[in-house]
Amino acid sequence: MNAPTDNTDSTRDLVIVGAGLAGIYAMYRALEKGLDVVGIEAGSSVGGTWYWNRYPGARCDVESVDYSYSFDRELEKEWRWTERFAAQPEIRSYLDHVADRYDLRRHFTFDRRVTAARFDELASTWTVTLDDGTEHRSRFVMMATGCLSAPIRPELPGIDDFAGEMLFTAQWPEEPVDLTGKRVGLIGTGSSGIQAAPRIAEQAQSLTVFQRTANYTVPARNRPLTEEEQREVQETYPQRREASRYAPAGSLSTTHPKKATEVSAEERQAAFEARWQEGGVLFAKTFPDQSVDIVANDYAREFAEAKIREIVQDPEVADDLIPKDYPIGTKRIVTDTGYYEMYNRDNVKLVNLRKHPIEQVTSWGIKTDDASYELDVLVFATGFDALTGALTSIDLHGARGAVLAEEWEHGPQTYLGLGIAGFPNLITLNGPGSPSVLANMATHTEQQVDWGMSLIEFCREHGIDQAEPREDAAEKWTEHLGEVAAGTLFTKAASWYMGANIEGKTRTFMPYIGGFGNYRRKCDEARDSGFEGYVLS
Ligand code: N01
Repeated sequence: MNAPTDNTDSTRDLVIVGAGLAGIYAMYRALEKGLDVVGIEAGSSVGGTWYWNRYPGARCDVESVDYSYSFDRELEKEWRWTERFAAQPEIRSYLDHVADRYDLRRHFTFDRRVTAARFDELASTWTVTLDDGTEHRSRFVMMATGCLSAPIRPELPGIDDFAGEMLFTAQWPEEPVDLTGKRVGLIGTGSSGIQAAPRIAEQAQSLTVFQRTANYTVPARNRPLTEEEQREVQETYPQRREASRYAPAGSLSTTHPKKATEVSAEERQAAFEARWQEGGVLFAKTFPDQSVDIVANDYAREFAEAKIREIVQDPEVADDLIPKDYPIGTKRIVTDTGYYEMYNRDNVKLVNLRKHPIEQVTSWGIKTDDASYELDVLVFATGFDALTGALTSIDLHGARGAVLAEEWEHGPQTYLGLGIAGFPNLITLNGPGSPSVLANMATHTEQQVDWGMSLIEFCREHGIDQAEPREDAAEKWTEHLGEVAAGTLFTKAASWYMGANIEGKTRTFMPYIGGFGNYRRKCDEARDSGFEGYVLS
């Protein structure tokens, strides 16, 4: 059931945009605090990322027991994760369960997209406009719009001529897609493409992977959780959660006690091997200096390259699969199930677009500069306008004529990632300027929502109509963000963290890379100071 629409003179306390991980929790907290709130969601149900990304093989790369809410011990006790890394259907069921358990759905309007929001400085209210023309007025707006929620459709010459089926990993159909007997082409080898490819190859007659940039990927080594593991997690959950709240990436992780550059070649090899066998993204954090020292990084890179050459039987294919132009881990490292092994199948072919670029998409398939590929289905796993895209695609007008898309033309500027100068009473959850995509999104989301709610409460308690980040505080935070990033190797990759996957987008490292625990402390201080980074009026 959809929440009632407005177009009335009434002013609510809060509009929440999005019903993903962040929107669901924001709604829970808002109702708990007795706010008059409505949520708007473009999808037909809750779930956000896990609603839209239903492609085969979609799976989280954070351990399932950590990728879940911690706000209610009862919820924690009653939910059982079946696998080490949960697949999309299980995470979606979990989020459905949370929405139903706390009766949150009826407060959301589904199948509606927010197209615009405008702040009225005299009335201190936002007017939020939906794609059907409905308007909602509210004191505050929380943007729970996601970091990777504005998918890209690449502008390939002739793309509209393709007569077969086109599928997008970020908008995969609800109904099962049968690829049996089909000749499938896949464009994009980021996390989505690398997760989907082996599952597609198992079903399709043939799979041709069109790779522009090779990516590093580590085996996930997913497996069912044992009864004993389940019991242990349940017994230690409170401590585990507390440690995660101040952990560098929002869930438990350790690195080798010494730097990669301080240990013997044997010790280094053993440490990398142990992480490779353990599986998962923590390979990128085997040694503490791996993401800041190119020598340490090279050791990890060489280890990964040797693994690729060991697994992939054709040396030329192995060579094409080895990234050439960025340090390992500085683009989001992927976790896969059988990706490199897949290239040993007879029905899979890798096309290196760096050597042979796409010239044309035709009605029957793809023409590169040296070959033609006949295809029945084209799958696009071509990424997102990350971190800023979902926000700038809304026509957001703040105070004193500020328009968000213009303000961020030269890169996003935020205060703690949670607020934007020029946009009073607007709270951006998991936005650029916060650790967001570098942290466990479940832990991160709870911190963001709780902080945002404390700002709303503070304003209510102190009779404050408008809370707007100070220009100098936002400048200082953005400067700090850049300084921290510059101390790492991350700025050396043309990644979506840097905005480099979108032509014309300003290149700047958008998330905060100083660690989630440190970030949380800074947010706590800002809150405990009475929000001194804000102009309160
Ligand atoms: O997107 P991406 P994604 N012609 O941007 C290629 C999270 N995630 O959806 O690098 C040819 O990484 C592009 O090539 P290039 C995770 O944080 C997590 O895969 O631009 N190719 C690239 O190979 C992840 O990092 C999980 O040269 C084109 C690919 O498309 C983030 O989401 C699962 C092209 C896009 O890769 C994004 O991952 C899935 C063109 N015109 C996603 N345009 C897990 O939890 C683009 N490409 C495991």
